[in-house]
Amino acid sequence: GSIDGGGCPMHNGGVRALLGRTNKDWWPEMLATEILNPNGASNPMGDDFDYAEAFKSLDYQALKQDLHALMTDSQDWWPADYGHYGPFFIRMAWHAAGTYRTADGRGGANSGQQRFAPLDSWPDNGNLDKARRLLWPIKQKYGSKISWADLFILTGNVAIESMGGPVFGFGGGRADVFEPERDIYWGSEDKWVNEGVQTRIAPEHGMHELEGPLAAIQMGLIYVNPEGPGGNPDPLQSARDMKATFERMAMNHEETVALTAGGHTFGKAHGNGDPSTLGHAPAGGDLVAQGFGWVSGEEHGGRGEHTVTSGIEGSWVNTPTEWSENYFRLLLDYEYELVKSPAGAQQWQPVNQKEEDMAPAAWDSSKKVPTMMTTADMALKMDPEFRAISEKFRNDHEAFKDAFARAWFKLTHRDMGPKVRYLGPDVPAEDLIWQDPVPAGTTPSDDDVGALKAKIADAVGSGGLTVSQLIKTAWASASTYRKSDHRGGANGARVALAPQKDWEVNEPDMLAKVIDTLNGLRGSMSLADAIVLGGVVGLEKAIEDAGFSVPVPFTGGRGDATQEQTDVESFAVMEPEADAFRNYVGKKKLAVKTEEMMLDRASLLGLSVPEMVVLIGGLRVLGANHGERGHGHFTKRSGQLTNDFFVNLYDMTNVWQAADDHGEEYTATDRKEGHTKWHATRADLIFGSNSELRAVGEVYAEKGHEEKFVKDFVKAWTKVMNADRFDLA
Ligand code: HEB
Repeated sequence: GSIDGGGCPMHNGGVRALLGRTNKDWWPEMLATEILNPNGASNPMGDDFDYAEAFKSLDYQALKQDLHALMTDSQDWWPADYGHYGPFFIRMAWHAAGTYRTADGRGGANSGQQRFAPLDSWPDNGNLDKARRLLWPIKQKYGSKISWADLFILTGNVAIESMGGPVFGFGGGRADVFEPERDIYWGSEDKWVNEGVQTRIAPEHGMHELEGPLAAIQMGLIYVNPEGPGGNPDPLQSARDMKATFERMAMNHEETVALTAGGHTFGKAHGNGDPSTLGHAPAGGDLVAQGFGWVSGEEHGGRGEHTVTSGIEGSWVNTPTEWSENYFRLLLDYEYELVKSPAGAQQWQPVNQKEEDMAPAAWDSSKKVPTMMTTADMALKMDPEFRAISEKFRNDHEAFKDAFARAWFKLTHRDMGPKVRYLGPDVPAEDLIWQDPVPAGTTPSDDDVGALKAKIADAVGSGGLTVSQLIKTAWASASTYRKSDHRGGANGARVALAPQKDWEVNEPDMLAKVIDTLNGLRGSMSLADAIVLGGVVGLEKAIEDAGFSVPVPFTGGRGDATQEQTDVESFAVMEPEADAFRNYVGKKKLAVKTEEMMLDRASLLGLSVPEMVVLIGGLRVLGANHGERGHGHFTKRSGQLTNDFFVNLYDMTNVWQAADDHGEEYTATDRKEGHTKWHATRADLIFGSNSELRAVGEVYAEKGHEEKFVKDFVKAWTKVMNADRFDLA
C-alpha cells in the first residue's frame, strides 16, 4: 500500500504531515517562485505544447551521434576520468530513474526532477550538476524536441553503448516539468544522510521495515549507504537494506545484482581529497556558483584527480571504460580487506592484487592503482542469496548481459506507463509484464453502445443492478489510475482480475455480481468498456431522477487484459488503504490523516481542488460509500445527483460531535431538537472545516448552481474514467 506507519518511532504517535520535510524547510531562503504559479502553470512552452509531437520532429540519430561524441569531449572545468564521461552519465541516468518507488509510483525519471531541489542537492547526487551541465550544449541545440528527462536516460543508454555494454532499447516521451514536484514525500528527518541521522531500517530500535512509501534507507540517498548501514561496513546488513530498497523500486534480487554489477563494471568513485572543504549543494549556493554545488575549497578546485563525491576512491575493475566480465571475477576471486580512502571513507580492497588486475589511474594511465569494492558491492559476495546469483552470472556472461540490459530498461522506463506512451525508433517490440500490457480494444459502434446501455438500464429497472453498484464498480475500475507512473485505470478491466477483484475496498461479492451481470449483457464489447458504460447508465439515471438533463459522455475502445498479462505482486502495492471517495478506511493504521490520504489520491488522479470537491459531494449522494456505510450520505433523495451533500453539511442546525475515540467518525444532532441528523467521517467534515474546501463546496451549495454541480460532476467523473486513455491522443 501507499502510506503505512512502518513502525517508525520518530514520528510522534505515528502521525506525520503528508509531505514531511519540504524544500521550504531545507532552504527557507529559497526564492518563492511558486507565488507566480500557484497552480503549477509554469511551463514556458504553454498549454498547447505537445511534447510527443515535438519529439517526432527530432533528428534522433543526429542527437545520438552528438551524444557519442560528447562522451570523449573532455572539458577543463570538469575533466573526464580516463578521458570518458560514459560512467558519469550512467550514474546520472541511474540516479534520475532510481528515485522511483512502487507504493505511490512517484519519483523516477519521467519529468526531469533531478534538475530541481531537493534532488539536485541530495548528497547522493553529488556532482551530477556537472553531468547535466555537460549536456547543456546538446539540450540547447535540440531544444524542446528532446526533454531533459528523456535526455538523461538516452545519454545513459548511449554511454553504455559507447563502452560496449548491452542496451535493450529506448522509449522517449518523458515531458519535462519546470518546477519541483511538490506532492512527494521524501521523509521527515531534518538531517541528511551524512549528518548522523538514524537509518530507516534499524532492527535494534524496532524498525524492521521502511516507512511507506519511501524506498531509500536515509534522507538524501537514492537507495543504500555505500559504506554500509549508517556507515557500518557490514555487507550482510547492507544486503538486507539493498533487498528492501530495490524491492520498493520493483526490482527482484536477480535484477538488483545485475544492475549493481553492470553499473559498477564502469567508472570510479571519488574520494581523493578532504570532504570538509566542499561548499554548498546547488540549492542554497552562492549566486556566482550559478547552480554548481559542492565547490571544493582546495587550491586545485577539486576537479579531476582531486574530486570528492562519495568520498570512496577507486574503480571496481581494471577496465573501467569497457563492458567486461571483470566485476564478478574480481569480486569473487579475491579476498577483500577493509581500508580507508584518502577522504576517510570505509571501502574494501583486494588482498594481494595482481598487477594486471589493478586499474589504470584515472589521470595517468601509465600508473596502476588497486581496485576497490564498496560495502554494498561486498553484499553481492557475502550474502548467500546474492552470492548464488553472482556466481550464476559469473559463469554465464550472456545471462548477465541480458539481465543487466533488461533491468536497466525497466529501471529507466518503469514510470512511463503503458507502451503506447513510448516514442522513437528504439522502442523494443517485446511486451514486458511490468508494462501492464493491455490488448488493443475496438471502438464499439454507436448502435452497440446504445443497445448495451438499454440492456443495463433494464437490469437496473428490474432490480438486477443498482445505480450505486454501477457507480462503485466503475469507480473501482478507473480510480486505480495514478499520474505518477501512469499505471492503473479502467483500461484492461483488471478490476475483474486478481488481485483487484479481492481487494476489500472493492467489496468483492458485490463486484463479482456486477461483473457477472455485465459479462452476461455485453456481447462483443470489452468488459472494460462495459464497466465504464455501466457508470454512464447509473449516472444518467441519477441525473434524470434529480430532474436534470445532462448527457454523460462515453468513449469506448478499451481492451481487456488477461490474468497472465497481470503481475499480481506488482498490482498488490496499489491497493488503497483508504479511499475517501468511497468513504473507506482500511484496518491498517496509517501514518497520515484520512483527509491527507484523500488529498494524496486526488493528486495521483490528477484532480484539482474543485474536481475533488465535486466528485466527493456527488459520490456521497449516489450511495458510492464502501459497504452499507451511511456516513456523509447527507440526503433524503438517495440516488439522485443533487448538491444535497453541501447544502446539508453547511446547515447551521447541525451540531457535530465525535462518535468514536480515534477521530474517524462523527454525529450531527439538531441544535434545537437534539435528535440525531447525520453520520459523517473525517473525509466528510473536512469539507466544512477546511476554509478552502468549504469555499469551493459553498459554490456548489448556492442557489442556482444545482445544474452547475451536475455538469461539473459529470466532467470530473469523465476525466477519471478516461485518465488512462493514452490511445486516444
Ligand atoms: Fe553505483 C558510482 C554506490 C548501484 C552505476 N556508485 C557509484 C559510487 C558509489 C556508488 C558510492 C561512487 C560515486 C562517486 O563518484 O564517488 N551504486 C552504489 C550503491 C548502489 C549502486 C550503494 C546500490 C547497491 N550504481 C548502482 C547501479 C548502477 C550504478 C544500480 C547502474 C546500473 N555507480 C554506477 C556508475 C558509477 C557509480 C556507472 C560510476 C560513476 C563515475 O564514474 O563517475
